[in-house]
Amino acid sequence: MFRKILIANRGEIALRVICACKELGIPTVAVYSEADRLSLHVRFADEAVCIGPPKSSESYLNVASIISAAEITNAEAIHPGYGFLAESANFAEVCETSKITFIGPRPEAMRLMGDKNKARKAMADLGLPVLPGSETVQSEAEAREAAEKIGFPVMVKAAAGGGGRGMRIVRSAEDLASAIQTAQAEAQAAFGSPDVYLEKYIASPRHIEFQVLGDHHGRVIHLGERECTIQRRHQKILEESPSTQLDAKTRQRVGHQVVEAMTQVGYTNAGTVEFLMDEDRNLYFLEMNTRIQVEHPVTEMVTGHDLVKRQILIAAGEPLPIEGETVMLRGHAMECRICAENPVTFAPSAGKISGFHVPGGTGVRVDTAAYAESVVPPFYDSLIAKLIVHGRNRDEAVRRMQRALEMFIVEGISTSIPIHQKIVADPDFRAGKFDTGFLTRFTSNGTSVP
Ligand code: MV4
Repeated sequence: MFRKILIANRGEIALRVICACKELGIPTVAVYSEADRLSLHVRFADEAVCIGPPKSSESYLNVASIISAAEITNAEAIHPGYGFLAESANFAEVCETSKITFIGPRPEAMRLMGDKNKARKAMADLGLPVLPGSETVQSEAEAREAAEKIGFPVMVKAAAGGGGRGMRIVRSAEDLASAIQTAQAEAQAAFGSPDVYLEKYIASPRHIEFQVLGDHHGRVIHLGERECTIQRRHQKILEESPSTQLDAKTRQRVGHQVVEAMTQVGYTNAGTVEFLMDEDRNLYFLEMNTRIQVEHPVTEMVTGHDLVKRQILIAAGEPLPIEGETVMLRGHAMECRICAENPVTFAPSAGKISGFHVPGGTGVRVDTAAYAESVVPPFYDSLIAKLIVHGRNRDEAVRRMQRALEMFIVEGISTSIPIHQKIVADPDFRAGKFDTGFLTRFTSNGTSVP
């Protein structure tokens, strides 16, 4: 087992990794920016190294500083959390050449999945259903031909994309050229590559993702799915497992396809295979995330497996102890992402938390690095806590979420708690009736709470 692990992250996920290390008896090293001196990940780690100024580019994204911190503390492995360097194949490679274990997939798998169109083609070849689409489009003529073949409406997507940037819906041939130009410009600015491709556009889809784990002995398992359809501006707001839209047969069929494909590519560590679901409940592979995700606790609640511990054990070479290709799923779990944000503009709102009380009790989990008198710095993500509940069924989970939201106190800054309260009280949400447009309709103009 590793003698020491460095956590290249901050906030709740850094704490989450420290929890797993403590339970495994592995000493930890925190790294922190000058804005995070008083953060809990610094306090709870066995050692801590300041890696630079507040700006992420000079601290949590600073590969040289992080590798140096690992070298001076003799850390044998690095857990990247999510965001920052978690999906950087280059960082994983630098770790490898520095003889430090990167706790995550192999760099080649990260590179393949980082190119969305390459990933799409590879997964199609391995038997996953994909939407009709094109190669990278080089010219207007090529795009027109591809779009006619796919049939309008089509979606223009950035190959290096993610998070909805560099994406355009095109409803007819005359709008194609300008959509491609703006998508290319956006892709170049956001990802440093102008490559775009076309895909059949699905109106009002749902977002459903499968959690997978692969070990270094050729075994892959899946841990069911998460329903992540409730989003705002490509940010997930609420996630749950299982999805109300998958029956046991479909879960088993698609889960099997996912396990087969991941076994074929020799995928290792934790990963998420994302699907779009259309109105007829067909699932199509969208992309794969090669990291532990924000919403992993909902899977932990329904499976009873600690995904972060499992990531560490896999990286240390341990085989998966689980028989078969999936695990038992029990009850229903739901997560609300509580963010520090202005309730009208949704802009992140930094500041000092003057009062803080987290709910507890049966079936309630709070993952947070916030505390009373702590400061939410303006430099990073606005997520301050994840409120996760588990119930015997969806109705119990929803009611539990309602009471837990009522008992969550955050004073001094404004948060998204009122939005979560509106969602869980909504009759359509309670009936499982929603798609990716839910919050837009729900807030009437899509940009503010009515
Ligand atoms: C799509 C789509 C419709 N058709 N692709 C948004 C983020 C990126 N990962 C993929 N996204 C979408 N791709 C096709 N062919 C609609 C979306 C989409 C979306 C997907 C999941 C959850 C919320 C969304 C909100 C807007 C658009």
